[in-house]
Amino acid sequence: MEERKKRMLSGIQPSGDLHLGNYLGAIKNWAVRSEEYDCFYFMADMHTITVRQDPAELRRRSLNQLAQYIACGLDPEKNVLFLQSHVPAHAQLAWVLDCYTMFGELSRMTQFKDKSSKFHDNINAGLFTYPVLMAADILLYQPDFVPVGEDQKQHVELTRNIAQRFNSVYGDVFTIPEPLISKTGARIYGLTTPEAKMSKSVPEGCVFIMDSPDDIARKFRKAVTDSDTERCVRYDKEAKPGVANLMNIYSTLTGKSFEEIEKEFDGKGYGVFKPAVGEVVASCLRPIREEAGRLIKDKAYLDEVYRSGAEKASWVANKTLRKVYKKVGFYQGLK
Ligand code: ATP
Ligand code: LTN
Repeated sequence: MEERKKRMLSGIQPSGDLHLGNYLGAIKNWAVRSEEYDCFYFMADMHTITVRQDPAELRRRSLNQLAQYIACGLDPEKNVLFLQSHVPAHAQLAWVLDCYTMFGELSRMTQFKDKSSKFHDNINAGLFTYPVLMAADILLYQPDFVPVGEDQKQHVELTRNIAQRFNSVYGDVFTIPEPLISKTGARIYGLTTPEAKMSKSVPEGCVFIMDSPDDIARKFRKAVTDSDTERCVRYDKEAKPGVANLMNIYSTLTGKSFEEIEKEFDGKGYGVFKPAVGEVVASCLRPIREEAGRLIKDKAYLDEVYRSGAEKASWVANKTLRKVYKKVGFYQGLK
């Protein structure tokens, strides 16, 4: 194989607006890696239809999310940004891999168990084979690393098992990818539920990157701190998870250590601390929101990014697909 940079790939479902957790826990870190790695990031629109979607909304979000990715610093010149459904090889490889994945393996996936109990009137086959499509997403690009949240680790492990099984029959077809799980520092908790990760399903405690500075200020003013009488800014994740979360956000954005933050707010109380964190977040998100707002109006540009992303992605993906088709015995013509 030719000498190449290490490769990184990840996907996010265009199932909602991006929030501070997505930005600090994922996208911001992806953006700084684009010099060091060959990076592929895509919107997993095919995965979203495992649960019912409003078609117009899905189309809108698929474009908005691209604008937001770019505004967060994912430069389309340095990263291959594309929409999953624009590269048919994903669905094509998924079928082959379906035949190398066991029913028992898929039955053990916790996301399937969770989602099938949540959407019990629509336990469709796509929900069940979702991890196989994800394995295809990954293996097509032969990545070395797959940065994902903890909840996706099991799917990447399954991907490795499928790849190893395939390679053991046909030789070295797939690179075996490593999951890259973001560090604990990158875990942002909900402002109103500091025991659970920040999530779009709890919008009051979730700061969206498109929120106005006023909305951000309001959400931080209402952030849950703690009920003890001490009421001082001190890092104690067990006793004061809300304060710890705010300190973590503040520290990530300003680069200040927890000790420095404790000193800065010594004797000032939460009434000063919470708005200060809100202000730092608002000023970090302002240029992103403005840039995303500008980009979303330029549909021709976004279309072009998607078009060129799909072209670059297809080139890599089709190379793997051709190899797989050949290995399993699909006749590919005389030459
Ligand atoms: P939901 O909001 O419904 O829980 P989500 O925003 O977590 O969904 P995902 O597609 O699961 O959406 O996450 C996309 C990426 O953002 C993943 O890499 C995940 O690890 C990261 N991420 C999501 N929420 C957080 C968070 N609160 N803190 C840090 N990283 C997060
Ligand atoms: N299942 C992931 C999204 C996803 C993905 C991928 C992530 C789809 N395909 C390939 C990494 C690699 C999720 O729901 N967060």
